[in-house]
Amino acid sequence: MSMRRFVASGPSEASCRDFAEDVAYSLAQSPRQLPSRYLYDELGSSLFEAICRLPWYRIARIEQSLLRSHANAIFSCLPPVSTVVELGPGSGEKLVTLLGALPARGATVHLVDVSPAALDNAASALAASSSLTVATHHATYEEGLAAIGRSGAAAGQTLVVFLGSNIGNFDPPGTDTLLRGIRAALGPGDALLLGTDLVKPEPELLLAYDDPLGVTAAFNLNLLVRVNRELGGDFDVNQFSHRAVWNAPESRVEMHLVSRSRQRVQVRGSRIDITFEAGESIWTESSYKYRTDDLAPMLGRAGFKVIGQWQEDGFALTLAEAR
Ligand code: AVI
Repeated sequence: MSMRRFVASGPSEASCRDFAEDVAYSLAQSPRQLPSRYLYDELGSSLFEAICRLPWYRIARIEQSLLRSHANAIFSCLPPVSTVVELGPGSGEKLVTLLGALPARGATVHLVDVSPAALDNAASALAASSSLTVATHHATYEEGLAAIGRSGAAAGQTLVVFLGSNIGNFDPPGTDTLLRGIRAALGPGDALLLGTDLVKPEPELLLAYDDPLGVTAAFNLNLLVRVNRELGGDFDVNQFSHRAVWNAPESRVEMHLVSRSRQRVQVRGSRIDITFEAGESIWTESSYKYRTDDLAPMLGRAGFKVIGQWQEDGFALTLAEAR
């Protein structure tokens, strides 16, 4: 087994500047916010991997089981695939399962993630099990797709894989934009495999996002640790608590960091000086949950047609062809 591996793009100075500007902009919003993509520094990525092992957070396990059962069926719906692009590969375990059923040898796999730790983990997972060319793109999904497009079209079809209900972390306009961006990077007959968590009873959702071991709380609070370290902030992490809320009208679980007291916080790198009231919260993540009927129209708006769908235990894998 051999794997050729190259890093196609790396972190830019601009991305550090973006972090400082995004923090300044989003903390000034009402309600105050921090973008969820910054949850994934090295520690945040490890905490997310730990979340995926919690009994109360089942997305990764159910999806893995769906992929084990249906990977052959997925590829049998498609013409020969020579390029696989995974957006947000996490540990890479699910991609390994899927690629176990890939009929073509010598395929190229592109991994796109803002977390270098996730890229390393995923590339190592693929190294152990496949004969592939692997390119890692330390980039946002949009930047990664653009870089892959510029690297030139290979013979055969492309399959974009977007698993783990990562799409749920985009608000609806952002979802449409992202899906259209994916479609624009593909040609007719290429495909998208999308993993989505489905709406389920509120107590189940809240346990998944506020677990009894406090791992999700640590994952959320680590965002303040990151702001302190990278941007010279002075958040007192003990003065904030994690809260998960099911917002039924918007069909999303929200994560918040709630100020335990009236307190002043400065972030030098973002030139901000804020007073938080006791009980005031910073909204750090939305995790949208879908109804199966939502998926075909959502994909259709972006130029995809659903050609397969597999469901288990409140989770759906949907295969859609670019029209
Ligand atoms: C990565 N993403 C799909 C996870 C989710 O479920 O929204 C992130 C997460 N947040 C809290 N727990 C897990």
